[in-house]
Amino acid sequence: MRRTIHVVNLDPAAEHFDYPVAVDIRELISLDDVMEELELGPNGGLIYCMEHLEDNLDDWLTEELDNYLDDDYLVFDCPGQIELFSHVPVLKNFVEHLKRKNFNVCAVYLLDSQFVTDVTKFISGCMASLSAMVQLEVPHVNILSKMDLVKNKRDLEDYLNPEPRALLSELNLCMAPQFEKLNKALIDLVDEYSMVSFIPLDLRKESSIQYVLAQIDNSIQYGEDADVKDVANGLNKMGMCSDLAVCAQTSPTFAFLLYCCVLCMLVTMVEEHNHVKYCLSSAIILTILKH
Ligand SMILES: Nc1nc2c(ncn2[C@@H]2O[C@H](COP(=O)(O)OP(=O)(O)OP(=O)(O)O)[C@@H](O)[C@H]2O)c(=O)[nH]1
Ligand SMILES: [Mg+2]
Repeated sequence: MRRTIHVVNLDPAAEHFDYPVAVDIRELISLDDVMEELELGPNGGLIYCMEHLEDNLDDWLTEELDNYLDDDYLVFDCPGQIELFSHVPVLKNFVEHLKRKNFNVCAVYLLDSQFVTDVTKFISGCMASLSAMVQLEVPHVNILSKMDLVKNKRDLEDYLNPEPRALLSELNLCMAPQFEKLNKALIDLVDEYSMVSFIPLDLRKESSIQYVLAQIDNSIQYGEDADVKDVANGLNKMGMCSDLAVCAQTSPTFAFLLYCCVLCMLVTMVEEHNHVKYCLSSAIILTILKH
């Protein structure tokens, strides 16, 4: 995919990785030790570990993250337990911490396609995703994962971009009549939050991975800074500013047209790229002044 990513493991219960892990919560705290010393079960132990992470955001995490540069792309692999996105504010505070450190953050919610065997499971997956979306308050991308394991793709097609009314009738069909009002409320909620949109991810297909990546990049504006920097670097490399000055000195009409063109370019650039705006504006203004 022509990019360097760094994976941060935030799951204290994870054991095997088929890829290099750059930062690992297990270096901070061990789930086994917590369960043994505090006599907690796996879920209680997990919550304890995550709260310990929260207490150490400023020390441990900041120190680890300081090694990365502006354009670095980090993937934080979170534990799958839904309690972390519904009951406790740990991950919300974690995201807030990243935002304070000027990271562009988005949440990528993976719904296992193996789990979606009927409409009730699909709606429950939507609810879990909605709970993460409401809690984290960052751009959110929904993915239907493990599509390579799905034998009959047609069974899932109905859930990739479903029509809310069709979902409601299916839900009513498989539940007792007293749930109709609740079903309607659930479907309205899911529809209102535009939750009924899952992107299929099939790891065997590069196009599928690329599509998912493009959606994520878009939501965090990844690459936009790089594109703008490329333009600025390109202009510098080509000696564009000095060429402009030379051309503008030979023809005032050319200088004026160029000025208009660049002005058009500048207004299309988003606010974050003010530095480039100023750089180009200064170059053009200097050119005009020089002329
Ligand atoms: N075939 C296939 N296997 C996958 C895919 N994604 C993950 N797996 C495998 O599925 C197993 C379970 O992994 P996950 O679904 O990521 O779940 P987990 O990380 O164990 O658990 P949580 O993070 O707590 O949800 C592992 O053996 C993965 O290698 C996929 O897209 N296709
Ligand atoms: Mg996992």
